[in-house]
Amino acid sequence: MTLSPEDEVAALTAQLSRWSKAYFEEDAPLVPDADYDAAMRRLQELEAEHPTLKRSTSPTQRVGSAPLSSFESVTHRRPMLSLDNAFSREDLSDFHRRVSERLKVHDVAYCCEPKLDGVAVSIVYANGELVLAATRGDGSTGENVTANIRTVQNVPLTLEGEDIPSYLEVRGEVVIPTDAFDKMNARASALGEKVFVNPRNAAAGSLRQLDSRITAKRPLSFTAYSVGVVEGDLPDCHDATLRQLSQWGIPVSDYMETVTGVEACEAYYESIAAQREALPFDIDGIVFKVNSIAQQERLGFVSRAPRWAIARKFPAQEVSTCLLGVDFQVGRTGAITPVARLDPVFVGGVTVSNATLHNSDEIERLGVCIGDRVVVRRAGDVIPQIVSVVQDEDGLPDAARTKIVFPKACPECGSDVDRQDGEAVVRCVGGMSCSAQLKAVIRHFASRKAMDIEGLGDKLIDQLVDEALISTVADLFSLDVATVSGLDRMGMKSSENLIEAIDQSKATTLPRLIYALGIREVGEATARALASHFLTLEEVMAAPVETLEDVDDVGPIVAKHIRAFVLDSRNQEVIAALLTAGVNWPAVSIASGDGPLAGTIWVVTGKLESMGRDDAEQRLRALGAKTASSVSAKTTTVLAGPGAGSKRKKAEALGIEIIDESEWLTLVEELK
Ligand code: D41
Repeated sequence: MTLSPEDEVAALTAQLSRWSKAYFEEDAPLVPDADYDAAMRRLQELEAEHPTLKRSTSPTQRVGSAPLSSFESVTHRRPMLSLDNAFSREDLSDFHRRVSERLKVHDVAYCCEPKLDGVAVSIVYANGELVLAATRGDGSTGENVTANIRTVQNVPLTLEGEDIPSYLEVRGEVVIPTDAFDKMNARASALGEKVFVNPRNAAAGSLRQLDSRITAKRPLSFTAYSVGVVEGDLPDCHDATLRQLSQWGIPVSDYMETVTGVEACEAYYESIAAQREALPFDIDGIVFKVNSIAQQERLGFVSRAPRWAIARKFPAQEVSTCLLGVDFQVGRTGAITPVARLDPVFVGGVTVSNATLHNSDEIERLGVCIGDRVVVRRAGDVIPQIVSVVQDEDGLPDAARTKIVFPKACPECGSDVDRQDGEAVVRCVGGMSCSAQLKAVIRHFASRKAMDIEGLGDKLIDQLVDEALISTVADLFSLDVATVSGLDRMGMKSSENLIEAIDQSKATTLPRLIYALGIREVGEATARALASHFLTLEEVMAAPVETLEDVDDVGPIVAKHIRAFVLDSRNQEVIAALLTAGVNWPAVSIASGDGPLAGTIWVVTGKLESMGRDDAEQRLRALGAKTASSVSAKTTTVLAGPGAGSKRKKAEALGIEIIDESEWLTLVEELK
């Protein structure tokens, strides 16, 4: 269906008005930002192509929101500008080219800052006293939120230090750190109160409270990013200005960095992008600003955005798309997981066409049906998730929505399915007679952190199981080159390599083997704990539930799963067959508590040069240290490589020793 330009403009206008009202006035967005931005860009495009269709009331003419009547409005003495966006490397180099051409300067210095995803505000200090605070609003007029800003813990009410200007307007962003947001939402949900969609909306909603006592209870935090009207002296560079603000007690970004040229800007972008998930607050891009104020003045601004700054956006982590259908996948433990089939979308930097729906409780919670428009989130390396159903007026009529029905039998093997009391998960009872479960068990057994059999990929496992060449993990060790080379896409050389890899995997370690067995709830850490507690496989297999519970991290449920696993005669046969096939490991000698680093707890973070983080942790444990994935007051030392983000910061805040890779390597060498 193609609309005429008139109709499309009308439809986009109505949609954008509805969306922006929900976003700005109710702090409860109807659609992901990426959808909003896309609709806005489309409208701008249409208006550019057909100037007669452009109305002065168009949503494209209004950036931000008009102040709400309940707050007094404040006209900014100097408008708060907006930022142009760059969505690609090319957009950024175009920006740099425009800047350097206008300035006739080759090497331009840029100050780089993460772009905080919060609410822009202006705070005015008269003779060092906070006298006024206002939201950015539409850039010209905002809301007077002085009483609320006064409750923000890190905003100084009085400035301290030398040469404080008689009038100083500071501009910056109010956010809620992600940790605090999660806690706040968890509490709200426990009390049956409204939960916020994301930290940004929570920050906006908190600043919008007419009762500042409510705002005071919200974990708001301010970071300055520029100044407005100033009567007094400030440095002649952006970075030095922010450092000066910091001296007076005003919080600025810890991540700010000044670099020369566009290549260095791109490198900064990549390095912060890599840390994005670990940062203590949400960011949606990087802001690059020409550092010299004199150069900024020469560049000036067009309409409402400065020519000397640009925001390079990260790929959206949330977008909406259509739920086309649901498949049911059977996992290693028989768990049947609904997997959403989606109209492919670009999210978090990749194209996604599947997302997990977890289980039937989750489907119920979301209220999702096939045919719905859903919000898909992909952050970092995590599996794409469906976070909500888009509730918008143009949703589907109920007749076009199909309810998601769980299968009554295993979709792979036809066995019965079973849902245990109190569990959200439905399982196939077929065990290893279910080919889907068997394939998943073998994939896990062969995986890198388990037996690490190189070259045994999913396709090959599928064939081995489908052709009934193996029915247990132990059968892998009876395969030979002649059998394997008969399979699809397996030449002589790759068959030989595979058999060699299988053979080599026999020499393993006890923790790897325990992990490889795929006992429910026994991950790598538990497998390690079991190995160092019992020292031998026989002891693990002989341990009654109570003894298992003595092991660190093993609770009653995990103990029950381990016991059930070792008592199952089929598992006993597989283990015996593995031993007969020659699977072996060195005796476990270092019980935890021995070794030169006994009693210390380490966290490894950032990128290491000489080895992966896993290997570094393994070396630490071999020396008797414990390793943990997050920094706490109990952490003794943090080994931090380049790119270490929030963990390093937390360690600094807690005064925990931080060492770099070369110091560490020296230490390890000395301890040997
Ligand atoms: O972190 C931010 N959200 C941020 C926003 C930042 N670090 N710098 C910014 N700089 C500007 C200019 C260049 C206009 C002084 C901004 C914004 N503006 C901004 N925030 C909202 C609209 C514009």
